[in-house]
Amino acid sequence: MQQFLNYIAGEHRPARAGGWLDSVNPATGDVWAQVPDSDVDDLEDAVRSARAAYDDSDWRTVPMAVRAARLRSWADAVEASADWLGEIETRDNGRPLNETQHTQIPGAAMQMRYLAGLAETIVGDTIDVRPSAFAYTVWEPVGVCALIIPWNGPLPLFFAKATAALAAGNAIIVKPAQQASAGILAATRLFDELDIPPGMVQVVSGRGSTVGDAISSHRGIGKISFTGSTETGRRIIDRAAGNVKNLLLELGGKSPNIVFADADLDRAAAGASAGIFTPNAGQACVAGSRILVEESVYDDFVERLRVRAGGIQVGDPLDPGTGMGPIATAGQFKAVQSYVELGRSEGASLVTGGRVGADVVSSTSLEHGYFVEPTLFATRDNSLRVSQEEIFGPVAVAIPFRSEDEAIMIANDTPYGLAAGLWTGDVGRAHRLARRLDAGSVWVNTYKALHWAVPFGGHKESGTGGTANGPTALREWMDAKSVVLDLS
Ligand code: TAP
Repeated sequence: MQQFLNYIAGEHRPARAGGWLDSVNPATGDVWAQVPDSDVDDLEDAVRSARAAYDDSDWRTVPMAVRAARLRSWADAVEASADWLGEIETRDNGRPLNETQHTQIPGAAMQMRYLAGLAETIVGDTIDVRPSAFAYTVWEPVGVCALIIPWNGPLPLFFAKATAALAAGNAIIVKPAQQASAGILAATRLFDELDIPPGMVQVVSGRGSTVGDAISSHRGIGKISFTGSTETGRRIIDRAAGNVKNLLLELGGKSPNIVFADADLDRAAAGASAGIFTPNAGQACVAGSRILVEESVYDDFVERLRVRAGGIQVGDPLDPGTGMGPIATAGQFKAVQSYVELGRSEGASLVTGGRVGADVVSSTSLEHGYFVEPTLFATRDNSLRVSQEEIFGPVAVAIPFRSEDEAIMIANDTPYGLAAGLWTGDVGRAHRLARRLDAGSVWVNTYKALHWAVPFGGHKESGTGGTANGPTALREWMDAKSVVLDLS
């Protein structure tokens, strides 16, 4: 049994009280590793260490070019570790190896280099208030920041957010999700060889209800970047009120993928299928879980989706041929199954899928794995719970519409506003509707087209506090200070 350790003050260590949490391989249902079950004492150590590193190390005082170079070295080390880190991540949260090793980690390394470069572009403004005054702004790090990370994409989120926070000059404390901490804890080994002062990064694994809650209310932490469910985001807002923390919340979604009759329907079907099913079994905040289709091509398009969904190879995420892996956790597996039942009982008609576990995979070694078939419901009703609630699994609803207005009305009829897809051959319609969609990202004739140079953030209940990515990404980790000098 592998055990992964916390990383505090430059040391790899177990929880002070010695507790461990089991980590289950979702493809087999076996406990494959243990991670520290930390408590508030471990968090106190981490906050103390982060504060000391922020105040006393050279991180904030070295030239920007040096800070950027150190972060680029980290990016190089991450890239060189893609094989072993990707395998740990795949065992831990079930994302196919092809994705963790060949897409997520190399992509994260590129993003880290971009963010490191931004450290050299931090500039303030001069403001012409009046001839007898000189006013300018400087951007300063917040200080000690916390990153709370979900289980669906731990490593890329950690690498991107930690790099941005460090590039801005902060010291950080990271709390991964208890079900998928192994990859991040293992990645801290890279710091042993890097020129990043001990204490600038701590990783404390543990329960959300213990470590997460303590982070939210801790007065020694100035900012939290939280990625996770809207429900937990609300709780963090409440608990963070004490010292009026700066919060960046990246939350859930129920994103519409809208297909017009004038689109290239083959491409749209491939995009809609990849938007919800592959490779991560719908466990993406931006999953296109509501597929809205113009009525005149609805039956045709639903049939194309049925065929595509049926052709996805569900199975062992370590197998390079696998198209879609398991659900990452036992709790989420149960939740997805209950939504499949709910869809049926609410009256949506099951187009394809719905089977789970051993009924989906042929290998006996996987019979206790958390597998769910790509599942599609057809319904006209956007008010069903399966049409409204984030399922976070490979389950989509296909809903017909008759006009642009009706498409927009259905698309925006959700508390969320994270992302939206538009498939059309009409460029005027594409621009017109992109402006009318309540979403932080709109993708036209493509989907999940995330890029580190393009800002990303949620509208409505999908997020608040700013945007990640893009040329101003570091500003999320900094406070502006204004200085005004009277020259008279
Ligand atoms: P959550 O249950 O909200 O958990 C996310 C993180 O918050 C985990 O580290 C969790 O720790 C921690 N947490 C739980 N309770 C907490 C508390 N009371 N105080 C502070 N932290 C607490 O979400 P999840 O189920 O892991 O992830 C799925 C959700 O994340 C979906 O809604 C998805 O849309 C969203 N998501 C959003 C994005 C963006 S960019 N918008 C990206 C990825 C995922 P434990 O698990 O250890 O309890």
